[in-house]
Amino acid sequence: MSQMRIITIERHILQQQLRHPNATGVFTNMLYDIAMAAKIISRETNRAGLVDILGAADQSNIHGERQQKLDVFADEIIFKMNDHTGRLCAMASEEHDEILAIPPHYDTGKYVLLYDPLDGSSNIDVNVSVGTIFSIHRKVTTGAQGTIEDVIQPGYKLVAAGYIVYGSSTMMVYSTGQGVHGFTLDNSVGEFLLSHEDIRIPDTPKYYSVNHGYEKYWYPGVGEYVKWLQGMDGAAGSKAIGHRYTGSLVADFHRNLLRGGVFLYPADKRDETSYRGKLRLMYEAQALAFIARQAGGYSSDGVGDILDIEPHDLHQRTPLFIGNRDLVQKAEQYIREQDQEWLEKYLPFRERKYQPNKTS
Ligand code: P6P
Repeated sequence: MSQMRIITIERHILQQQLRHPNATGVFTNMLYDIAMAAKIISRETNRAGLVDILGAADQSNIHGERQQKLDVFADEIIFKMNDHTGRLCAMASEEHDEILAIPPHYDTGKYVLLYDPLDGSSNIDVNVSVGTIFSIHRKVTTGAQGTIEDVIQPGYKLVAAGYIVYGSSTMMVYSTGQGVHGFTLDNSVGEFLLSHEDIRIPDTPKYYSVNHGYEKYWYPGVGEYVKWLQGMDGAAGSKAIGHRYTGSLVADFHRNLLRGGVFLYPADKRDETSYRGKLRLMYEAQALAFIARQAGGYSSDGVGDILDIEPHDLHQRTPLFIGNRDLVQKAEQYIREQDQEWLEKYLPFRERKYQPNKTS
């Protein structure tokens, strides 16, 4: 009889709960709900080429990006899967300008769910992997309904985070602070089965990921850092670390998590706000930073740990360097030594304090 253990994500979450000193079923059930939403999104993503769900929806999100219909579908599925459970006091989505209240006829709970329903959606039509990113904060205010203060908390207060990558297979990767675990969706039984237990980022990096198309806009320290990466010896036997970039954060992060390396989306001089970076702190960077740290890696905005940034806006952008700790810290060193011009612009933005009813 083979030693193979078939562990569903439900069973794994329950086992994790038993080890969590004060976890309750609420927390465990929330992860089930996210896994269920992921199965539905996966089905639609895989069918996208077959049904009239492609093409841009006639809406755009707060960032002015035209929403793909699948984006809108994923956003609705995640909200509807979680709005009535009595586990959440509020939600926040990349696709909505304001935080999402729990409908008044439902009970509220003590957690907040933040999510990017379908990151990399511009890749949907060309069949490149896309992903869902989620993170969970604990409620900090006293009222029944959650408020913005419950949502814009620093990453070191997260209780769980994860992502789903819809690629050659659909994988859900999550952590509740007890290591990082990956599950692959077996469509024949509709279950996420444990396939990557206790993921640790490999010590020897294999790839670096950056969009070289913007190289002419990089600050000098970032440019020197990338040259340093290109000069590195690669994993055993290879003469260099490879460059891989799909334009889909979840897919790029996932590959580097499993193979070792660094993903960077640095600030640049492209326009008057790109000194802040492009990716979102609250529902992209924080979640992946939580995962990276749990897997032995590290993430930074170029100044310091992503998880230590005190947010001041729900849709706050951030530069992102994430992967092997030594590679990310090397980026901080290059920036500290060579990018004073950027630091003088960015630090006042980074240190802003949350002000009610003020948009950044
Ligand atoms: P660029 C996708 O739109 C996204 O938000 C991330 O998934 C991805 O890493 C990044 O933007 C790609 O941006 O400017 O390189 O096309």
